Amino acid sequence: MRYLVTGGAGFIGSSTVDELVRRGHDVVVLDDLSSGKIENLDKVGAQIEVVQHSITDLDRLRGACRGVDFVIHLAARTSVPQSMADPRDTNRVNVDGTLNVLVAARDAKVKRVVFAGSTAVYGDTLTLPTNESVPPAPISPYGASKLAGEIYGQVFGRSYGLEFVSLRYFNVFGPRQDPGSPYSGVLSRFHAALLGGAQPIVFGDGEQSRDFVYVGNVAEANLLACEAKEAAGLAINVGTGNRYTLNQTLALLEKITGRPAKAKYAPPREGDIRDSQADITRARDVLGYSPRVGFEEGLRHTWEWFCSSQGATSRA
Ligand code: UD2
Repeated sequence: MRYLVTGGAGFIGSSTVDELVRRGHDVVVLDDLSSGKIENLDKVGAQIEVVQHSITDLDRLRGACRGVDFVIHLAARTSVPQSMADPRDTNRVNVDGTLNVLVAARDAKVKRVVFAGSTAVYGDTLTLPTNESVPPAPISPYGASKLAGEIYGQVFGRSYGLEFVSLRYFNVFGPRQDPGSPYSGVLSRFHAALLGGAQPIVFGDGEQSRDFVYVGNVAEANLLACEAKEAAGLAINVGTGNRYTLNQTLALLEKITGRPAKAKYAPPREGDIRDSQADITRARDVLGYSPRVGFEEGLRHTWEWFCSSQGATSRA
């Protein structure tokens, strides 16, 4: 089978590409390298095609879609604060860009598009664990853009018969997550701090919790979503069904790394949600997904990666 992975040089994209190559598929990556890095594809570079363009360029997308069976569409602006500062830029990439992907996939007669949705569509819901029937109520332009992408995809299913699945990722962590900005995923920040001998910073009291899902599990969900018959048209949570507080996580990291992980507490971040936890019943039932790499094991892999790639972490 031939797969197009948009955003394939990114953190989640490159893990997905690794898994596709491991299974012997043909892979085309389309990535403008605005946040992805070509080094993320070093291991598989010789076995894949890379097109360095943005999803905002419909003509290039059409070219990249030729002969493709499945599109895994991960290219996006991923930062919530960035979307607050410049909502039009987030819309241009996440909404207009997604519409381009759908048009190109429809015209190339692609079998199915799998889309990187987000827990951000739920906003600050009080229903925990959160299942997919909780009404979306995003609280950021980023969340709105992910919901718009999802709705467009479902409309392309109903209007043109293009199969579409939205995977609502929870807090993804693992190797290749870039700790380089204050808004990078918290676990990449914690790892980089411990490696550099710095104190991890916790915004708030550290009792906020997240459903942290290892990137390898997410890559597997992406592949399952291409094939699972009943998934077409659905939004599906991809998390673990568990949640850990930041304080619990630091205690685990101290045990795993053998380094002191005493936090420096700072005022809470504006707009932070308190708790997040996925109900993954639908992913289990429809995709046959289960988060095979557990939290501690995922943290171990992540720590090993940070230790072996000091260069990436020195920018943190
Ligand atoms: C996640 C997603 C975001 C969006 C959102 C929807 C990531 C990186 N972000 O945001 O894209 O889907 O969920 O709700 O997955 N924190 C610290 N110290 C740090 C960095 C963060 O204490 O150095 C805290 C932060 O204030 C928050 C928690 O850690 O309470 C998680 O922060 P995050 O930026 O990793 O992810 P989140 O849940 O805000």
